[in-house]
Amino acid sequence: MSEMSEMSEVITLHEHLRELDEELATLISRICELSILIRRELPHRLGKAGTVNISGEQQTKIDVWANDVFIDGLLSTGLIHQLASEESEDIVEYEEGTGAFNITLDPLDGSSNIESNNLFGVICGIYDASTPLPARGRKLKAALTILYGPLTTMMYTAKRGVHEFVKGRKHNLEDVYYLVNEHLQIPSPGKVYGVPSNREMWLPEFRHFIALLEREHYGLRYGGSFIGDTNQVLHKGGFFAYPAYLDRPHGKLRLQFECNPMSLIVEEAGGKSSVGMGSVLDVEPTSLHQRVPLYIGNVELIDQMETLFAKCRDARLYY
Ligand code: P6P
Repeated sequence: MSEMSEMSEVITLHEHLRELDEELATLISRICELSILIRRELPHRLGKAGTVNISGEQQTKIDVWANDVFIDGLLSTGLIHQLASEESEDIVEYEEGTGAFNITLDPLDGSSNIESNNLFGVICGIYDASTPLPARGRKLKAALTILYGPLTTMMYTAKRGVHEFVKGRKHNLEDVYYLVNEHLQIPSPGKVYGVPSNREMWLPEFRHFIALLEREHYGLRYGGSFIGDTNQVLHKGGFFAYPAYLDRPHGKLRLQFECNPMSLIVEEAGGKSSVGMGSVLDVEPTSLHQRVPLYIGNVELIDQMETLFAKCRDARLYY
């Protein structure tokens, strides 16, 4: 990440968004304003909510509160027609919504990391209102993430490259996002790989591919947060997967709320996404909360993995 130079030379998010049409710029700005409010409230809303979301996951107090903040804060812009959240079972259809956009939201991806002060953040996908949810990722107009880490950073793409910002101060007053990486490109060759546990339940062809990466001395980086682990790959190059398992062939990550927006960002940064064979963005959705296996990283690594997977399938080595 490039150093943020003196105030006079820096470009704020507001200035950078001038490249976009006004309504999209307004929506992205609003999401960023809400993300700053949520960051400030985090220490005051720790602990479990005692509820479970539609995916059967324990919710934290901040999960529930952040979800409400985003829903109220975004519907009040008048820009939203449909809003779907990982934390809500059904689509919120805004009746008066002549809004121009449909939005998918993971209000706090990796929120189980909060108690150990590890990385987590917000993932948003933005579609034209004419694209009903659930939607194919290829139809995304824009995608953005807010990463809560040592720094609070924001990344967005409107399908003209990926741009990264860091939250700083302006004249010791307000919080502002400043540009630190324009047209971010995933480094190649890469250096890191991130994969979850339970190796004995991985598909054999995936175990074989990871063994190849380890022989190539890729460094293991796994933080239990899709947004944080993908951010590492975007900055260092390499590979991340939440793969298919023998007992969970669809993996864990949700297509609409996690995989589509993050895959668009990775592909716009010169990387590649896959569900094992073909881009995540080409998956025809079957339900709002469906899960898909997720593989992202440098193009050459995803190509190598898909070739290996195809050979194993053709050789029927394991079936
Ligand atoms: P595991 C967070 O809960 C999440 O949905 C993703 O952000 C992350 O990649 C994954 O789950 C971590 O799962 O099984 O390693 O705890």
